[in-house]
Amino acid sequence: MVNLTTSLHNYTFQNPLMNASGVHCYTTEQLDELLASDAGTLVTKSATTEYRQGNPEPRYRNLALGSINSMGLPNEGLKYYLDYVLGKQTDAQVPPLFLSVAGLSMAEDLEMLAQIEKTDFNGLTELNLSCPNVPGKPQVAYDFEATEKMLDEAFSIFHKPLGVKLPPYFDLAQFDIMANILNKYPLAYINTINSVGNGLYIDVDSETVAIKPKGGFGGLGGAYILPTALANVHAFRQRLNPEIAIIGTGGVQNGADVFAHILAGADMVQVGTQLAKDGPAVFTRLTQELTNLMTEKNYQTLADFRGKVKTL
Ligand code: RRO
Repeated sequence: MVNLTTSLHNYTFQNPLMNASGVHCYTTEQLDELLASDAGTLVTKSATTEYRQGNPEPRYRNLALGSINSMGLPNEGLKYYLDYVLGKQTDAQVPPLFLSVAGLSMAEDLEMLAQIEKTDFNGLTELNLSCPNVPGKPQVAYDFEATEKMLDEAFSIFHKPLGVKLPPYFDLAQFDIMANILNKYPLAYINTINSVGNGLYIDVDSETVAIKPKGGFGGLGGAYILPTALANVHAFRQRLNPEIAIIGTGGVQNGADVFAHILAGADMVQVGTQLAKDGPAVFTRLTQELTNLMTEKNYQTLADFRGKVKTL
């Protein structure tokens, strides 16, 4: 018998799968559809203090090997998502939920964390340090000094479970520096990776880019990014304190990809592009494929193989 139960910080989930923030999580209707699906839990769209329309459309495109987006942080504003998670947390049937925030400045991040701190919210808060798509706003997490300052300030005012959403890193020295910074803080988890920022898709027939904002530059998701995601999960698992859990995000198309994320060290696994392509029913297929693979391999629990990828 296979058991997909997983825990992160002091929270337990029936299975490790959930949406990646930004996919199927803008409205209460979409969030309710995730809750009704076979996902283990959900995360809300990264919020700013106020409603944002985001970038002009078309701003998301599915591609044969993944996706490209430059949404520009469209969202309903923090209050909308906070009201949603607060409304659900009294329901014993609902798992602990994740609330994502992404301010356009450190001051805005701190203002949102202070707002959340004042409420009874008892789920997990995710600070998105890696939005690649707001023109003129570089990703915080590519600036190590700014990241450290942000975390210093965040933990001085925020005392609920907090995780950070990170962009992909590409050099082992970057993993060392970032892990040293992250290990200084009582983080509940890191979520790695956000989309691979500022790719450019070109359709040769029409000689045209795929999305309108930023001249076509946008964050890549899907199959393009699976090896980068696995590298980031594994590199951080090798470097972070064991108390800091890891959510693996990027490139999951099937149960074997979920399995690979867990082998690399992920405690939970998020699904973005494939959820955008298939809708919430994707979680039924992925949990079944993961279960089948574990049965074939004679694994009963995720802990049987988590982090145990073999090297040559
Ligand atoms: O809204 C977006 O454009 C966006 C965000 Br905030 C993010 O964190 N990652 C992404 O691929 N798109």
